[in-house]
Amino acid sequence: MTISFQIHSLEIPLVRPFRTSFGSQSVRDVVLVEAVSDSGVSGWGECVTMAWPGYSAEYTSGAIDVMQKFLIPTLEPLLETSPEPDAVRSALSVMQGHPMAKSALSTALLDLWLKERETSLANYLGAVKDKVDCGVSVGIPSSIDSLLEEVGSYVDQGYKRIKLKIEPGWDIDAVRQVRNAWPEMLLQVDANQAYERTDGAHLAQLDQYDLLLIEQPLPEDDFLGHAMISREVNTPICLDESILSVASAQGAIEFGATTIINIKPGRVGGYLTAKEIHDLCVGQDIPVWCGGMLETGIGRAANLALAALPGFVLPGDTSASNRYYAEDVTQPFVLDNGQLPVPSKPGIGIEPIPENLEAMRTAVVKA
Ligand code: OSB
Ligand code: MG
Repeated sequence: MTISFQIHSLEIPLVRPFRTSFGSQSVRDVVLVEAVSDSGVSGWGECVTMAWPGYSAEYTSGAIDVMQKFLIPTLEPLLETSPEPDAVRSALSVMQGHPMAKSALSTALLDLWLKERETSLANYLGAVKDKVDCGVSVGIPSSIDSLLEEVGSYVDQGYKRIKLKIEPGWDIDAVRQVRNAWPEMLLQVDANQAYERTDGAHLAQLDQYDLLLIEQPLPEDDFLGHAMISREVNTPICLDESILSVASAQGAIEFGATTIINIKPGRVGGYLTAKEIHDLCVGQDIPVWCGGMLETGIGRAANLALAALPGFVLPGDTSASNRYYAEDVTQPFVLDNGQLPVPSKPGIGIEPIPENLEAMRTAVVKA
């Protein structure tokens, strides 16, 4: 075998705790997958799982386990030379679920494959921009005062869109206060599945605040519930957790469960499927935007390439490195006029800084 993997586990403190309806994190447990060729070139992919299964069923130690026990052995016959991206995806498809673990492995291999071809991920995917507009996701804070302070600092930094995390008890009033303070700001909310089918009338109170969208009010598997909420609420419903594949995107659109889609490569198993969902949405006039999972520079670089595709017409959760980390594992991405640059070097276009990787690393295993 000419390609082998190293799985790096890192712990990086967040600049402030990030609380959502599914829990709070103040440190991110990052897994970086490195695909090493025997000519000494490395490809990198980030596994976007969180430490516990709060956002979706995957979680970090489970992702490492499934990579080591099942996914890497499944790929082994392909690793004599750098495998074609499509071959990687179809090999992995014999194992059910675990899209984040699959995405990390396939992105590491894709980065390597693209480096060999001296092509950037942005080019390969069909990017049409060299900078993308950035939004920022604001966690649930301890008070309205700290919410206004945090949003104010992001507005001052130039972010083009604010997303507020909401849950029952932290929704209508928080949105009202932010809207009053910034009447023109592009504003949206994300519930991370915290509501119920019967909450349509309650959520319709948000209609008066001119939001771009309400993200994922109901559980992941509830297409019918989202279609019901869509009929009661004028603000567009946007699905995140529910969109796991091209088929689920198609179904959700057809069913009236969503009119805007958040695309996260980790959630759908990688960048090939992310692009296919994008293409489907372009064909159906469904706006898309690039979600985030508090990525380091490794995941962020690849997300910026995706966000440069033509259907990404809304600012994404592609914030600057300093929104998350005092120090990133890569060179930081720095906001410029509310935008980040799309990496143009071969592959994902960035690598860990060796000293940072070592300082942040808690474990590394060869697999
Ligand atoms: O639902 O979009 C989400 C972070 C972790 C898990 C889920 C979500 C988020 C965010 C932050 O909203 C996005 C980011 O800034 O990376
Ligand atoms: Mg979301």
